[in-house]
Amino acid sequence: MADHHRTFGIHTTAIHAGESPDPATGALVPPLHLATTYHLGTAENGAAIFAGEKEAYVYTRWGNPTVAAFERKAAALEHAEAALATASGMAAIAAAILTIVKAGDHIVSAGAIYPSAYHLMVTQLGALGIQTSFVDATDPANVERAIRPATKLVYLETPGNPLLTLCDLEAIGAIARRAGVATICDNTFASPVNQRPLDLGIDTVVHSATKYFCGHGDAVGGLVAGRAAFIERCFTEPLRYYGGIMAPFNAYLMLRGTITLPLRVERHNANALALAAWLEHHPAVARVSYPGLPSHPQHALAKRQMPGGFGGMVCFDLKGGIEAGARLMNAVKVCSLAVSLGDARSLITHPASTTHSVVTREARLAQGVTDGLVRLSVGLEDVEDLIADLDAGLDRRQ
Ligand code: LCS
Repeated sequence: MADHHRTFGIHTTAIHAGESPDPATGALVPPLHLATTYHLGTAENGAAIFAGEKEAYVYTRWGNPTVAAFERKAAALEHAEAALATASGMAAIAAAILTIVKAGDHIVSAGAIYPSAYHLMVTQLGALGIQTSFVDATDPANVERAIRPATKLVYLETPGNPLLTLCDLEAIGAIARRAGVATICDNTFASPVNQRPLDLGIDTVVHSATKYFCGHGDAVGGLVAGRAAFIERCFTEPLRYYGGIMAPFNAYLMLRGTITLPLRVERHNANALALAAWLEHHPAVARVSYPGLPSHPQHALAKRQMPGGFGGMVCFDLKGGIEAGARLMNAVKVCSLAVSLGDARSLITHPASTTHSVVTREARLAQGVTDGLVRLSVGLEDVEDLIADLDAGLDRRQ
């Protein structure tokens, strides 16, 4: 089953990889195993399991059949040898990083990453004696310059949250390999349907599976995918002891969602491209950021690196600033004013009046979050309805 991706297309892989009929009942759908503990049989059998002579499920924090099925499916989609499912995207990021770095080590990270990942590095890892240098990773030379003797990890996210800037994974992967430094890429925004960092020379991928893998906005989870030896270490070291495993019920929902991942992402891509192109010509809009538009400064890289499509996230800047953003948020009826992304429903945020209203204007602007910035997670609705919904909230008299 792990070899599915070598012979089958992505839709077949998403449906069949990691699954097989339940040996006990013949059930075609992987059963939801909620049991926290498993019968060890006899004392002798239990001893053999604990001595590592026999493989068996023992306790759900150490392994669960429903979670394992999701891990196999996710690994096949990412072209990874193995994957680990976690309680959230942040649990995946923390576990993957802590597998690599220890006190005294140094990380080079892209600056344009999900804010909680940034805070994890600055506050939590900083307190453990792990230093991080944040660089503009849109230019691989900046990553190369920041690598020091103590550097153990280059951390990337592409497209980056929220401004959709890209990192050249092939170029940065090669720089890190030459320096003997490990690489992690957060592939949440692209999903493996659009971009496979491991095929481009990145060592490990992390995901907030809460987003496109789940796809229906009803389960929080994360993934680490990469080489089998790394995944084993990630499990036996940080994950097992910090305990951020995925709950079986969430794995069941993730398995169900992942079956349609390629189908959904194709439509997210198509809807987002159409909306971005429409927004670019709207009189109320100053600027659109979408990797699939020729106006994106890294469009050539996007075409190379994202063969499946350019994703469902679109950012745009309103000429009318804060007031125009608030007006749009209050006018939309099909799009929901909500954080998160990758849902079937379109989700819209205006950071200046919502998520970023607590930071100073100067700090906000320094992060590229302008007064009129709108972030849209384009859903699976009819694109004509999305266009009409946004148009009703945008002032055409600009
Ligand atoms: N990585 C990326 C790129 C994300 O966007 C998020 C969450 C995470 C990791 C963390 O995943 P979680 O632990 O929440 O599963 N992004 C969010 C966002 O943009 N709005 O709300 C959450």
